[in-house]
Amino acid sequence: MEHCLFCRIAAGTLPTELIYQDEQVIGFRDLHPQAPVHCLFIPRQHITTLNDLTPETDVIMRHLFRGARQIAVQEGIAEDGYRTVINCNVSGGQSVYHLHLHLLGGRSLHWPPG
Ligand code: DGP
Repeated sequence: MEHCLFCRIAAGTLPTELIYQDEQVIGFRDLHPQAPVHCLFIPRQHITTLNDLTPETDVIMRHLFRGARQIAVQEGIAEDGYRTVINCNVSGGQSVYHLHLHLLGGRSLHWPPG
């Protein structure tokens, strides 16, 4: 997956400051933040979209949310609240085809998201 942007970040060939890492997942700040706190959590393993989940990827999903929760606490947004988002495919607004969980917070977020 040498052409996958997030695989390159996971492999360390595209230098990015990591804010979270465990054996399954890494986290870093979004390049185009949509909120004062906007972080991304990605599996180290390439998974293209949410449609590609299998029973074997359940452990990865747990780690994605665990990472987001930990960073929400560290960033001081857990009490006020925050949003986690996974965009899937074109209509879902996915632009990078390596599964990722957005963590957004630090301001009041609108609903519906548009
Ligand atoms: P999505 O639209 O759900 O596929 O979100 C992709 C996000 O990835 C988008 O918010 C911008 C972010 N992004 C794209 N390229 C880079 C990059 O090279 N570094 C970082 N940190 N974020 C990126």
